[in-house]
Amino acid sequence: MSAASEVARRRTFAIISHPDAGKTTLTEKLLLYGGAVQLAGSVTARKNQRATTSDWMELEKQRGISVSSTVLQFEYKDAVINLLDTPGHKDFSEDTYRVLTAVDAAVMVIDAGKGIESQTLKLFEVCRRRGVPIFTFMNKLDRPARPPLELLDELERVLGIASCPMNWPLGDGVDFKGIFDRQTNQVHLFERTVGGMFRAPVNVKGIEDDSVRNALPPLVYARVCEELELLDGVGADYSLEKVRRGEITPVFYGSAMNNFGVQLMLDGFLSMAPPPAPRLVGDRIIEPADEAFSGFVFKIQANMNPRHRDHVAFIRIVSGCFQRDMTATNTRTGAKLRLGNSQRLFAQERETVNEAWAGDVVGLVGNYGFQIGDTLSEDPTIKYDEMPRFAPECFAYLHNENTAKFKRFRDGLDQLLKEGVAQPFELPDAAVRIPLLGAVGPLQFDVLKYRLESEYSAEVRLEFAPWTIVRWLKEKNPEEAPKPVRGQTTKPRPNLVASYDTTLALDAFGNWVALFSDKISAGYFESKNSEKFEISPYPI
Ligand SMILES: Nc1nc2c(ncn2[C@@H]2O[C@H](COP(=O)(O)OP(=O)(O)OP(=O)(O)O)[C@@H](O)[C@H]2O)c(=O)[nH]1
Ligand SMILES: [Mg+2]
Repeated sequence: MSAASEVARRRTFAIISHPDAGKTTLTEKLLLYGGAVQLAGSVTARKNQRATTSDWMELEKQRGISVSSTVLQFEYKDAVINLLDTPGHKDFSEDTYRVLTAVDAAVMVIDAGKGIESQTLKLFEVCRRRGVPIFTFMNKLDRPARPPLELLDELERVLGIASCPMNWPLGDGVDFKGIFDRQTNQVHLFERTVGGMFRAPVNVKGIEDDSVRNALPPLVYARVCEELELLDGVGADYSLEKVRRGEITPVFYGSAMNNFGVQLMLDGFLSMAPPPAPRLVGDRIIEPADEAFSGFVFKIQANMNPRHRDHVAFIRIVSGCFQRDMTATNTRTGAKLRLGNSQRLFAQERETVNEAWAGDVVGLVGNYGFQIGDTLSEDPTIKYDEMPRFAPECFAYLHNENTAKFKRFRDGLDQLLKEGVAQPFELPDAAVRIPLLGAVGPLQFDVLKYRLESEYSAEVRLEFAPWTIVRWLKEKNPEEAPKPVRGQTTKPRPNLVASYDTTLALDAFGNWVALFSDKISAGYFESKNSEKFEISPYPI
């Protein structure tokens, strides 16, 4: 197959939403329909049950929530699908935002009983800013749901995006019997299977068919017919271009748990989702079918398989063909690397990958010295700048509780920092060097502690610090910055106007930051220092 046709059959997307809307469940079911798993595991981390294919971390199993994103690749019909299941909890949003740099489309899952929730709104905005096309799956129709028209209206009102219902639910809660496909004007009547483990058997009929009429209570049937008529008059006009530009979201209804509407969604999605998009480097456009291989690291994770103690760097391929054992440059360091141990990931399972194309996500296993955001390329002039930056909102000291295990503590912490689980800071005056860490949300610290203990057998204690706001500082006129006096090994403090509640610290790159516990102090500080300093909530 030619490069162009390999690229054309790839679809790379993330599933996003507020916690608990059903992303992991939907992921599982897409795999089931994609033929990638025979039996869907139940997502609810019920004791003694096999875990889902995509939630693999021990902590996730215990809590039944996704802590980190998971990559799954499978083939379905002619398409090669790279699917990324993301965590919904806002404390893990760094991971989700990084994943969004690696995809060409997003499926937004909405709990039809609840409508749009806060985190969905935030993630939607990130996608919109990036121009990522968004598909909507209204989930949990097997439970009492809000009226389907009202849900559409909410998309328009709250998210400000026009919607186009591709199908329509027949009833909700116990009355949810099937889905009307507006493309073919046919009803798909479903049967439940035990625990939703197998594909739901389907019976395809016209809406006027007696079996459809008989399946639904008369009032529900009448309402559905009325809604369908109404829909033909309202709703945005469907246009593939508008979908691909992210101006319209195609909407699908269903129940991931019961496998209702999952296949309709998958087929609909594949017919509309865009193939891998070109990327910009400065003003240069890198096309997916360009000859030189290039890609970037969007996620690093160690110990995915605790028995192997491995490091995996996830690369989104942007252009060209990746071949195992090829040589490429890490364009941040200039190092030439032989990319030997490349794997295709399927949750915990791996398989060596010999060849991959733009759109694919490949895991490079081993110690290549990558940082998140690094570009790997055959053309050393390509350097992608895709990674978003984050301002921590909570801080904690991490104490090593067992001096005999200091090495494990340090190794583990270094690795987890590399993965971007938290950002390290240093207080210049501290007598004892206890790592000060910043994270977007406190659950990140729980993950850090848990992983240090379970993966590195370290013993740690967290001590929460009072700051909630960090500002990076940069002298507008570097000549005015104080110079180190002879013999001084520490970086001289900048000349700031600071009140008693300002704490100065250094980030991992030796840049000054100021820490505050409230907005008022931060505001005061900014007003006093903005003349001489650039002050930013993100690393400058
Ligand atoms: N009734 C019903 N429950 C569902 C459906 N889909 C998912 N659930 C349940 O909703 C809960 C959350 O599902 P998950 O798939 O873990 O949700 P998630 O969006 O991945 O959650 P996070 O990753 O933690 O953000 C689980 O108990 C699921 O069994 C559905 O279609 N119907
Ligand atoms: Mg999940």
